Amino acid sequence: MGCEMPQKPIVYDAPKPQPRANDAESLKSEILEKLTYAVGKDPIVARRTDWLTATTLAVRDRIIDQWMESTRDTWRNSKKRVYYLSLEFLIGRLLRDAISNMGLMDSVCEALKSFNVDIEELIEREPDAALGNGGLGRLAACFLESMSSIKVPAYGYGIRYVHGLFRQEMSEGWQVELPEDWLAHGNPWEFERRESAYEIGFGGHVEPVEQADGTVRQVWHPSEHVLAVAFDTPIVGWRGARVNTLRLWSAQPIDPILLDRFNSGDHIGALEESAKAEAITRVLYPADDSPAGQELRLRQEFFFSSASLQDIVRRHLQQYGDLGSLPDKVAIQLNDTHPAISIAEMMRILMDVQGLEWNEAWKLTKGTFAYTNHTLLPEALETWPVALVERMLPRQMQIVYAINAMVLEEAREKGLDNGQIASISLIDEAGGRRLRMGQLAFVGAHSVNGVSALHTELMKKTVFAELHKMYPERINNKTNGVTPRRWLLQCNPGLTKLIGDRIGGGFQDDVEQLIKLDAHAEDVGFQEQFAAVKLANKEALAHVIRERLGVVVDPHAMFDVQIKRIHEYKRQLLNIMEAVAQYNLIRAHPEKSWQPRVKIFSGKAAPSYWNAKLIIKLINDVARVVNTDPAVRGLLKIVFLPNYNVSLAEKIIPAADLSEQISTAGMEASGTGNMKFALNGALTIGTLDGANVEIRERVGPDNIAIFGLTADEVNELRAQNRSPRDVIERSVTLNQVIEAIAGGVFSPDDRERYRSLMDGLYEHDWFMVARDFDAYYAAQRQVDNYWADRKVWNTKVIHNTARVAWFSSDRTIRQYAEEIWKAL
Ligand code: T68
Repeated sequence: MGCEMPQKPIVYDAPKPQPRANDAESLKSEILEKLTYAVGKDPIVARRTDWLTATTLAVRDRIIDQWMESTRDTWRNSKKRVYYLSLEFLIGRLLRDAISNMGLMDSVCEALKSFNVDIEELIEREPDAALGNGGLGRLAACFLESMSSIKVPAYGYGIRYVHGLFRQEMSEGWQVELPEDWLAHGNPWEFERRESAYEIGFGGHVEPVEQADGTVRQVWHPSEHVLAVAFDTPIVGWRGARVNTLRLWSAQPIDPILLDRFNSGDHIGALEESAKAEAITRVLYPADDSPAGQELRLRQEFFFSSASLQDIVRRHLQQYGDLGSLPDKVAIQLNDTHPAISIAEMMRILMDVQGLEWNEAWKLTKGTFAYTNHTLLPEALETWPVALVERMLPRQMQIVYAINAMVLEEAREKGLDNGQIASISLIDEAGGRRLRMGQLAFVGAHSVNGVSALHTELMKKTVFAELHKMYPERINNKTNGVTPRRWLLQCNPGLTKLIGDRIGGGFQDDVEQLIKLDAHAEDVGFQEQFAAVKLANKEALAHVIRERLGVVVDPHAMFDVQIKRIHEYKRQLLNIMEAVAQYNLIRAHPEKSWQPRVKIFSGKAAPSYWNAKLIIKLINDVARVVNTDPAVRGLLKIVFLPNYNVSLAEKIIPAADLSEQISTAGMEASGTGNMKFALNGALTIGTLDGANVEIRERVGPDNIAIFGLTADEVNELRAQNRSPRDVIERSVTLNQVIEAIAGGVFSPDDRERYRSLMDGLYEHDWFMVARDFDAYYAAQRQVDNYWADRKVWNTKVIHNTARVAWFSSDRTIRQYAEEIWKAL
C-alpha cells in the first residue's frame, strides 16, 4: 500500500527553486558544473562544442525560472493564449539572443574568459536552426521573440525537421544542395516531452455511429497512425519580460518495430512503418514559392495541425472544463495556408470527439482562427487534388464539403452570380477538382490579413475579390516588422553603443525613441562617428569575403547588397545587368570618375527552379570576369556569398550601404530585409512594392531611391501582352548589356548559356526587367551622386535609422494582439 494522495485542484503556486544569480562568479561555477555533470567532460579535455553545450545549459536554467513564472501567470490569471501555427520557424542561432535578452552578456563573457574560452567563438559554433525558407519563416521567429518581449502569452507550433533548409555550395558557379544537419551534436535548447504525444491518423474510412441519446456521430477509423511527440524550446523576450514556448512536433511510429515481420525474417520490412512515420518530419520542403504539391507535404501539414489542435483543446479543457469559452481564451493564427487544414480538423475534434453540434462548432472555430496571407501570385496559392484529400483525410474532406455547401448557400442568398460563386468555392472545378486552401482559410477565420498596406489592398482586388465583397469586414492589414533586438542590438553592437551615447539607452526598451537621432542627422561630428561604425562593420565583412571567396574588397567602396531568396520576381537579374552596364562603361570611359562599388549577392534558389539557378551562375560568371579585369581597376567588384542564412545576414546587414529591394511592383508581399537594412543605416534603392511604400512614407522621399513601374502600370502592361522590343532597342545601355550576356562574353566556355534567359526579356518580360532597366540605371546614378557627397549620404542614412522604428515587430504584434487576438 502506498500513501494515499488527496484529490487536489490545480495548484498555481507550487514551490519553486531559488532563482539563480547572474553575476560572473555564479555563472562561472554553473558553467563548470554543467560541463562536468551534464556534458560529462573534464575542463582539461573539453572541446569548444562541450563549452558551448555547458554555457547554453547554464543560460537556459535562468530562462527556465522565468518560463515557469510566465506559464503560472497565464494559468493564474486566466489569460488568453495565442497559438502561432507555422510550418516554418527560421530561428537562426539562439545563444546570443538568449544571453543578450537576459542581460547576461558581460557575466557570461567574463565567466568564459576565466576558462580561457572566447564567447564569440562559442556563439559562432552554434548551428543555425534553419527550419524555414525565407521571409515567412523568419517573420515567425521575429514574432515569437516580440510576443515574449511585449508579454503576450503565446506558443509557436511547428515541425521539428531533422534536416532544415539545405546547405548551399558552389561548384564552378552553380548551386549545389547538400543536406543540413543542425541536430548532429544534439540540441541543448530543447526539452523532449514524451508525455505530450498525440496519435495522428491518416486514411481509412468514416462510420456514422448512433449515440445513447439517439444522435448520430461520425467516427473516423484511420488506417494508419503515427505519434506526434513534442519538443519544447523556451523563447525569452527582451530583459526576460516573459518566456514563451516554441513547441515542435516530431513524428514517430506507434510500434518502433514490427516484431512478427522481423521474426519471419523480413528485417527491412519490419522497419518500414517506422521509416514511413519518421519521414513526415525528416526534411523541410525547400521551395519558398510554388506549393510542393506532394503527398508528403500534405501529411506534414495535417500532422502538425492535428497535433497542435489536440494539444490546444486538451489544455483549454484542463483549465476551463468546457469549450464554449474557446474564442475568449484561445486565438489561433495560421501562418499562410500551410496549416489551413486545421479549420476542418478543429471542426472534427469539436463535433466527432467533443460532441458539439455543427453550428456551435462552426461559431467556435471561426471565433478562434485568423489567417495571414503572404503571397498573391495565383500559381503560389496552395491547392490539393480532392481525390488525394479524400483518400488521406476522408472525414476532413466531408467537413470541407459541408463548409462549402454552407458558404455557397449564403452566397446564393446574397444574389451572387455563377462566376462569383465559382470564385469563392472551396473546390476549384476547372482542370481537375482541387481544394483551395486560401478559400478554406478565409471562410474559416474571423480575420484575414495581408502583410503590407499595398499587399492588403491588392488582396481585396485580386485573389480574394469576391470573398471580400461577401465579407467586407474580414480583410485587414498588419504590416510586417522585425525584432530590433536581433536586428540592431545584437548584430550591430557598434551602432547600438553609438546611438546610446548620443540619445541615451532608452531606445533599447522603446525603439520609437530612435527618432531622437533625427536631430543629429546633419551634425558632422555625429555623421563621422556613424560612418566610422559602418566602416568597421564593412571591414569585418571584407574579412569574411576574403576568407570565404579569396576576393579582396575595399571597405571604402560602397557596399551594394541584395540578399534574399533567388527569384525572378525579386530581380537579381536586373541588378547583375546593371553591373554589366557599369562594367562596359568603366572600360569604355576610363577618364571618368566612377564611384567604387562592391556588389554583394547572397541567397538560395529552390532546387528545382532552373532559371533561379541560372541567375546564380550568371552572377558568378560576371563576377569572375569583372573581378579579374585590370581595366576595371577595382572600381567594381562582385561577390556571391554562398550558403545564405540568418547568421550570415547578421554579418552582412550592418555592413551595407545600399539595400536592393527591387522586386517587380505588386509581387513582393512585404519584404522584411528592407526594414533591417534601413534600421542599420543603409539607403534603399527600390520599387514601390510591398513595405517599401511604407518605408518611403516614414523615411521621406529624399531618403530612399524609388524607381520603376508601379503595381498598376505593371498590371496594365501585362494586359497589353506586348513585347518590350521597342524599349530595348531605344536603350543603348540595355542593348549592349543584353548582347554581351546573350553573346557569351561572360560564358566563353558555353556561349549559349544565357541565350534563352535573354530571349525571355524580348518575348514577354513578365518581370519587367527590360522595361524597368533604364529607370533603375538612372536611380543607381542618383545613388552615386549621393555617395559622392559624403555629408549628403550620411544625413540620409541617419534619417533612415532614426525613422524606421515603426517597423519593429513589437508594433506589429501589438496590432495583432489588439485588433485580431484581443489578447493584450
Ligand atoms: C514571404 N513569403 C513574402 N514564403 O514573399 C515576403 N511560401 O514578401 C514577406 O515579407 C514574407 O513572406 C513575410 O510576410 C515567403 O517567404 C515562403 O517562404 C513559402 C514557403 C513555402 C511555401 C510557400
